[in-house]
Formats: sequence, C-alpha cells, structure tokens
Amino acid sequence: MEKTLVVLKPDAIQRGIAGEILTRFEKVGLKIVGAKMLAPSYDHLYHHYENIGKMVSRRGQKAFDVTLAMMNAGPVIALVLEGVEAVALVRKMVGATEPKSALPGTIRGDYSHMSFGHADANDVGIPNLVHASGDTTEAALEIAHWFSESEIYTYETAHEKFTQTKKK
Ligand code: DAT
Ligand code: MG
Repeated sequence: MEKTLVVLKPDAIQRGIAGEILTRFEKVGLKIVGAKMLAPSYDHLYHHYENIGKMVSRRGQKAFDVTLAMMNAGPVIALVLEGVEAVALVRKMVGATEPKSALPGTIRGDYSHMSFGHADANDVGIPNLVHASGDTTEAALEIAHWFSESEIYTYETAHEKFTQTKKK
C-alpha cells in the first residue's frame, strides 16, 4: 500500500486546526502509520526542501529562504499516511500551493488565503498549512528523511475491509 508524507506546518499548529486537518485525512480512510511533533533544524529543512524538493531551482532562492524561515517558526506535526494511491489522493485533498488558487473543498482552499504576489511583495512565506509529498519518488525520500523504520507502524484499520488487496 502506498505511503506519503504530510507535515502540518507551524501555521496549522498555531491556529489550532491540526485536529481538523487530520480528521479530513482519517475520514477518507487514510491510515496514520507514523506521527510525531518536532521542531526540525535548518539542516533538516534544507535537505527536505532543497536536496529532495529542488525548491531553489523551481521557485527561486527568495521563496526558499522565506519558506525555511516560516517552517522554523514553531513545531510541526509530521505524519505518514497510507492508502490506495495515497500520494495523489493527499495532494488532491491539500490543493494548490497558492491558497488564492486552491479550490474550495481542499484544505488550503478552505482554511487559508494568501497569494504569491502578496508573499513576494512582503518578503514572507506562504502560510499554506500543509506539506504533502509531490510524487511517489519524493514520498519515499521524504519518509526516509523524517521517520526511522521503527517509527512506522503496521496495524489493521476498519477501512481495510473496503480496500482489499488480492490474497497471494
Ligand atoms: P507544494 O508545497 O505545493 O509542493 P512547492 O514544493 O513548489 O509547493 O513549494 C514548497 C513551499 O514553498 C510551498 O508550500 C509554499 C512555499 N513557496 C513556494 N513558492 C513560494 C513563493 N513564491 N513565495 C513564498 N513561499 C513560496
Ligand atoms: Mg512540494
């Protein structure tokens, strides 16, 4: 079954909506197989956003710097969620990077508002609540970066009755 990394960013924790966001993932039947609160170091975030996420080449140095500053503004909650094509499903639920463009019904669209223009004009990061792995390659690298193998759990949920895999 596919796994993906979700990080509830400092703005989600400080606004007190971590539970509401997690509930959305639970409601669709995604399984929490890893969860922890932590205050990641600059080096940890650098590896996440640049070595894995290639953010400087994709978004520019300034966007990278303000994002790291924002991610350092307080603790985060890191989650590993598991489910059928979980990476794409979670990205759909999270919505577009820019809250202004994120559709209603998505987490970013329902709980945040901010534009690239406003962020750029004010030299601030985009408080878009959630990080979610962009594809399966990124997910594998990110999960290994944020979690040790012993922090990932195996158990059965009630939902698995409805997402059965072939008996081998
Ligand atoms: P996503 O988080 O949707 O995968 P990304 O990987 O391209 O988007 O960028 C990582 C984060 O960086 C994103 O969630 C918000 C922030 N960011 C991106 N572009 C930015 C910009 N122009 N100004 C400020 N923050 C930006
Ligand atoms: Mg990304």
